[in-house]
Amino acid sequence: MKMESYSYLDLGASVDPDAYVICKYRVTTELPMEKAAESIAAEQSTGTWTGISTLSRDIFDRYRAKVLGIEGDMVTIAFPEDDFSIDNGGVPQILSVIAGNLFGLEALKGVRLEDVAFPKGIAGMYKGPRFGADGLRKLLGRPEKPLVGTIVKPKIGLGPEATADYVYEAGSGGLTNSKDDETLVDQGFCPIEDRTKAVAEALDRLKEEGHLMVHAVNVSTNGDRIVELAEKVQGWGAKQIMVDVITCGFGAVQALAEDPSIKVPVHVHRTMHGAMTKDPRHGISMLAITKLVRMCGGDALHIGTLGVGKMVGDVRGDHDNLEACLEASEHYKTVMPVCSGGVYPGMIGRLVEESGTNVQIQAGGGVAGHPGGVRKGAMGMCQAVDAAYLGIPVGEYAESRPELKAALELWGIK
Ligand code: CAP
Ligand code: MG
Repeated sequence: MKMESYSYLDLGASVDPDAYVICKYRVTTELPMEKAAESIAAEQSTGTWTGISTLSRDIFDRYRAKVLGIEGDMVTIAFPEDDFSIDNGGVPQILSVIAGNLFGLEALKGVRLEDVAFPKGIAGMYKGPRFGADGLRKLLGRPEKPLVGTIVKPKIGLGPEATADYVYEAGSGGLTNSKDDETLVDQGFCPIEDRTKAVAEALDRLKEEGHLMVHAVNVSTNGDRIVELAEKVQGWGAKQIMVDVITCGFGAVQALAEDPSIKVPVHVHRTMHGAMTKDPRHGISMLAITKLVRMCGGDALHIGTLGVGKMVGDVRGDHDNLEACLEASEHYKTVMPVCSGGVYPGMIGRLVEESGTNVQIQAGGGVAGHPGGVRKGAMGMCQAVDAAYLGIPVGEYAESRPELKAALELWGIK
């Protein structure tokens, strides 16, 4: 049988952005770029490694992906909306199209999904955050200044009472947020029920004393149990929950954000993202992950420290993430961008210069490592945030603030 030959190239063509999912890929290959781009478009839509007798012209015309542009190593590919399974499929199916087999194609040395734009028909099917950045601020009565948080450290080992004491001390020092670390869920040394109840009591005590604070309890678990665990945690008094989006999946974020029984904001951690985002030539950008988390309803998301802290990330990429959290959208509320990882008071001035003030700034070591303990560590962080917010050099601000001064003496100013 003679096979018809099909081309996936439409270089220079434009398509209706409301009828296609449009992706940008950075491609590293020894093949001519047109060939490499075509192999992605074919594999991810109507083609495979050879011509096939079952591919009719009609199927090809309707469902094939189109290579719209090649600029250097950046390839733009558009996938027709009809390639996507909206009700049953969701983000898992979207990812298997735009970020699926293509990563394993032998002929390509590297492919990185850099960006994605969704048509209204798909974007509108997702509800986005229920609280978002503004909702979190309202909950905490903090309309303008950055939220300031901590991650209870050590990341494992403290029992429920010690965790609650940490949270109480952190809140007494002025922090608005705290959270479980990503490796803590329900281990024997710190059962989630006991921890949640003890922390809820600590937060109630802070509230009685006039301070509002939330603590995100990590409910990251198997897909068939996550909503149930979140419901229980809420019943035990949690005012916020946390989920690891990469290990649990986008569907888990969406389930937590959309389930009518869950009425608390969802803090989204991104542990393991480095496996996808760290290599500039291969994987998935944090920008694409951020856009999907916003669609799925994350209220707060780790976006990096804009080149300042300990975790991987470049200033430009982290700015893109920040913008994807906060930019105006006709569909979704904004997401609170969380800057975390190796943060300490002496770097907050630089961080806020980069990030602006609509962020949540978090420190684990930068609070628990303070020589005066957690409360003073929290005070040092809050003072550094105030200095940045007011535009006062941190060294000057520390002169009359011993907690900040001690932090600067220990860790310096970046
Ligand atoms: C921060 C942290 C967070 C990282 C994750 C940690 O602690 O708890 O998990 O921020 O990285 O364990 O490293 P420290 P990212 O403040 O003690 O560094 O936010 O980039 O996803
Ligand atoms: Mg952590």
